[in-house]
Amino acid sequence: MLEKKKCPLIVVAGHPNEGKSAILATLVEDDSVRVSPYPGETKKSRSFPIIVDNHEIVRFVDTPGFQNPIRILAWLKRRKGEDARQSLREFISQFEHNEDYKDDCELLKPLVKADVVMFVVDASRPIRKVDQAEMEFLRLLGRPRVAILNCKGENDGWLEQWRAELRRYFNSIFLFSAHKADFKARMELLESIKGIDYELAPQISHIIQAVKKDWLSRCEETAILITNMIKEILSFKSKKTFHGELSEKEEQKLKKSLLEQYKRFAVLAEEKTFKQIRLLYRHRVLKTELPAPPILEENLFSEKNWKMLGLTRKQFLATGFTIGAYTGAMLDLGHGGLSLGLCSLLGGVIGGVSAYAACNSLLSGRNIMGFRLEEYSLTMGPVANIQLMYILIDRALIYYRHLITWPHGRRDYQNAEQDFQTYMQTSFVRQWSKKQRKIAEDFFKSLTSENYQGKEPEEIEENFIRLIEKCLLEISNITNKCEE
Ligand SMILES: Nc1nc2c(ncn2[C@@H]2O[C@H](COP(=O)(O)OP(=O)(O)OP(=O)(O)O)[C@@H](O)[C@H]2O)c(=O)[nH]1
Ligand SMILES: [Mg+2]
Repeated sequence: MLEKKKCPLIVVAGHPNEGKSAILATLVEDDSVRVSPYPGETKKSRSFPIIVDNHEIVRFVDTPGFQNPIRILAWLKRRKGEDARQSLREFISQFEHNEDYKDDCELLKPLVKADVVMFVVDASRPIRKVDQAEMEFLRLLGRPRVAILNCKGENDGWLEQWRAELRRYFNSIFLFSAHKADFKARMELLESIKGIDYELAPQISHIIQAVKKDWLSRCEETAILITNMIKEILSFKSKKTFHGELSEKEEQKLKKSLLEQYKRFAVLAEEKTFKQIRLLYRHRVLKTELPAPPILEENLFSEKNWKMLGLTRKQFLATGFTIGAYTGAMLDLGHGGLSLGLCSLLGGVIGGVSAYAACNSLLSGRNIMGFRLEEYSLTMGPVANIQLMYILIDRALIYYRHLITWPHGRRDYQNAEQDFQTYMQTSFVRQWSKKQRKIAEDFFKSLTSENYQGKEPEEIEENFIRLIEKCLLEISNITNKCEE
């Protein structure tokens, strides 16, 4: 009968260097777990409580590998007929300070308290005598147990032999890779534990539900973070004001500096958001850097404005002063077209002067119809090209996929960049339906056009958050049952 405890204790055990710590790191999403190619890395047992909504729902324990399985098994067999766990407690008190059995005792301490034992084997190698001793030992311990086949190498030729042997000792056998398992695989592993002991089943069900709920809430949080980032980047505006003359060259220089400022802002906003998402998914070590987003001048909106006689356009209009029928239109030219629209209008206003000359005259600060251009401003943003938004969404989704498909037990961080590059080839947005695109377009318009007349901004934003959230769930290989 399951002892009365706050939560189940699941102990990971096995031979040294089989990938126990890596499996555990992946399962509990903890990249601080020490994993190493050298056997004997784990010397002390370490607990990993899983806390959801401030409640510990399950506790996993990583242990050192068996050192003397054949001898301990023989010892236990000599105590045949006695309670195995009680016998092993005696073993611990007798041998825990003995150099030969120190590591074994460190492993036995949590094992005797375990509600479930997870035995980890590297199934890409043949079975040895020590493995059989370990399996038999765990069988005699008599706790619900599951065997995990973690194929470290590519060779799966031993897999069937392992399966056949493990069936003799374990209630459940599960293929689980510390280097490949995603959220769905983790859930399936927990499901497999549920099936091994009916008394444990309700508690394991509760754990599965809590872990899933936690994942769903992280997906939602990520969708909000991505939405906020897009909002920030797309609605960014930067304005430079200057007085007097400004040559074409100077204007280009100014434009360039505004563009650089915008790029810096966008890169920082993206970096900040990706860091928040990375930490949400508990990746403290994986820090893959993305190349900067391709923000081009064409993606941005450039607005030129001016002031005459110290009056703004609005104030100027309020004076009731007009320069013929064109002036109102000219003054309303707020967006972008000074060098073309305004100049051609000026051509009409200033009779015999060619549009080009009039424009030059205006831009160089000379008199126009007796009024001098006093102040001139250049505004960059908000973004005019929706492609930039799609690029930002794709980058965020690709980054998310990279994060969640990199298990916490993986330590070959040098390959992360390469992995990431392969993901960069894909586009999620391109696969969107018309309906999904419409949601994104509405969101874009609501952010970038001043006179957007559509649904309430809150509703548009909410729809966009749900769109992103759905994508995240699909990438996680799960669906939100509540929404189905
Ligand atoms: N390719 C590959 N390597 C793995 C996998 N799982 C573990 N490894 C590697 O195997 C080595 C041993 O992993 P650990 O998790 O430290 O093994 P352990 O069983 O905890 O070892 P001890 O603490 O010494 O008992 C490390 O180099 C891991 O990176 C896997 O699924 N695939
Ligand atoms: Mg270890």
